[in-house]
Amino acid sequence: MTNKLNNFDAVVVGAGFSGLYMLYRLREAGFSTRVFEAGEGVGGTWYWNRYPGARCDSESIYYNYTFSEELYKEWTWSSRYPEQPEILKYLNFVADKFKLRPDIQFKTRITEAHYDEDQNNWRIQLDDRATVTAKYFITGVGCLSAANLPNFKGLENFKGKWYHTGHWPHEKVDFTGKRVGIIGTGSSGVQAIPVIADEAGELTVFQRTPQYSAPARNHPYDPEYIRQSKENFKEIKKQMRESQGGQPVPTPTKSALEVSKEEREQVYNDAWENGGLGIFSSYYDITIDEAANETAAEFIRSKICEIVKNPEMAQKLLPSYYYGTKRPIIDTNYYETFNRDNVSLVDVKSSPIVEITQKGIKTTEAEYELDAIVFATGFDGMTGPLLKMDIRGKDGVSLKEKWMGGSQTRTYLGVANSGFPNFFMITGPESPSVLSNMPVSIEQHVEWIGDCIEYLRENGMETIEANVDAEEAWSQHCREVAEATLFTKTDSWYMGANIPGKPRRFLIYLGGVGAYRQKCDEIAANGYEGFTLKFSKKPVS
Ligand code: NA7
Repeated sequence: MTNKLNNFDAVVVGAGFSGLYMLYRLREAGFSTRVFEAGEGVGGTWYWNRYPGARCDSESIYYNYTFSEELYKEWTWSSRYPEQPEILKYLNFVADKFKLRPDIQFKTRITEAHYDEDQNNWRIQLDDRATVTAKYFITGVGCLSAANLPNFKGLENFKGKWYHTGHWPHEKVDFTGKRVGIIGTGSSGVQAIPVIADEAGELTVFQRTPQYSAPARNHPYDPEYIRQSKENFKEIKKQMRESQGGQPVPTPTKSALEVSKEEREQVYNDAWENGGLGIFSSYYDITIDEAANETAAEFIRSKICEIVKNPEMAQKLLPSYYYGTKRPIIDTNYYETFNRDNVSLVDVKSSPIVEITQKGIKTTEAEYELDAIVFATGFDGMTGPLLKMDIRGKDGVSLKEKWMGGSQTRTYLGVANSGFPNFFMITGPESPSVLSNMPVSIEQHVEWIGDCIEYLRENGMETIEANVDAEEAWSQHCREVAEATLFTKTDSWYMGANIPGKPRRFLIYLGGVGAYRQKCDEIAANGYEGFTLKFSKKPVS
């Protein structure tokens, strides 16, 4: 094994769910591995997203690793939907339990990773100017880690304080009595708005697209429920891995259109009362068929009208895009917040923001004076975190060039790229990633990559590289699956439509995590079909 301080078997980017497990997996197999992490601590997404109300929308008992039964049984979640501080605590617990920190270099960004064909290694440039080399380069950068701060004119003139939800300060931000403006009503905005409204003197919400949200109905866990989940660990793990979305929920078999209106309303109502994403998974055709989709959309709109007392306000909050084709949201008192006297709503679709002034936000209709602005404006998803680094494969070709600035993003299985030997992406573009329960997809990739690297070692092989035709076929398959749904008909971050100038392309594999796992396993079992594997030039020692 190689490790002369700056030469590793593997370098991993990021110390979130992906990087921590990748480190553990490779170290267990005897590979020298170094993780580089920009933050001062572990956690990834959950290290950076500390905004008020930040919470996960997967249930706690499924939003964790399952590679270690011991770990699963040692950790106890407090409530149905885990809050950011608790998830961060969990990931710190994992890092301590498996003694991962000595192999993680914090406060260090990777700026470049270039493949050296002669040496068959990756030369990796760090922002402290040091260079390290590694045989394998693996990204665990997450899908939503490159913050999108819209390029509003005049932000530098604003006299108050401003924050992005994805880079929230570590210390408490005190909004007591302040005039706060928040731009954005995606998951982050919808979670933060009720909490900030509780504290702020006045809260002005700048909304471009109204959202569908359903109540989370978060609650503390019953100890008996936790006991049962631990007892049933093996079965839960199996179901998660074989499921469509990474959680052991039944796959819907009925169409929304084959049942009576009364039955459908009952199903939606039950899901609403139960809380969570139940409406989204009520019927199989909600994301496929316009009429089926409209039944769910109309149900949520009717709830908004019931909750929001001011009819004019309610009207502004009614979404019209296909339900579920932007990330469906779950909330705690989101629509209720618009009944508060200290909350107002500005529609920035009809009157767009023209500039940030010294005093606040100016739209085409008015200027709003503010003490603080919160940007809940999301991320350059999927490709953004990867393209922040200058990653270059064979012949010095960059990932950006290969993907033609995003118009031709294509990968093999969302894990590898032709022209980039020994480079792996955990939950990369064209894998199930964000349309699944992330820890399940992360574990699947980590295990697949770990097995692959072990296979190469066992067989004395030097390199693995995706073939162009296999990559093209996979990418095409991903697009065909997506085009059979309504997802591609909406301007969403899934489509890259939230980033001005970013080419539209749906970069998530919708075939389901169970089927995807099976496909990846088959490929491995067939000697890594669709990849070219090369033997070592040197004799194997
Ligand atoms: P999202 O879901 O991308 O939401 C960002 C919000 O910010 C959304 O309402 C956008 O409106 C709005 N936005 C973005 N740019 C602008 C500009 N220039 N002007 C006005 N409004 C703007 O990000 P989140 O952080 O909430 O959630 C990301 C994911 O994290 C989430 O889906 C979960 O998977 C976890 P738009 O809808 O584009 O009109």
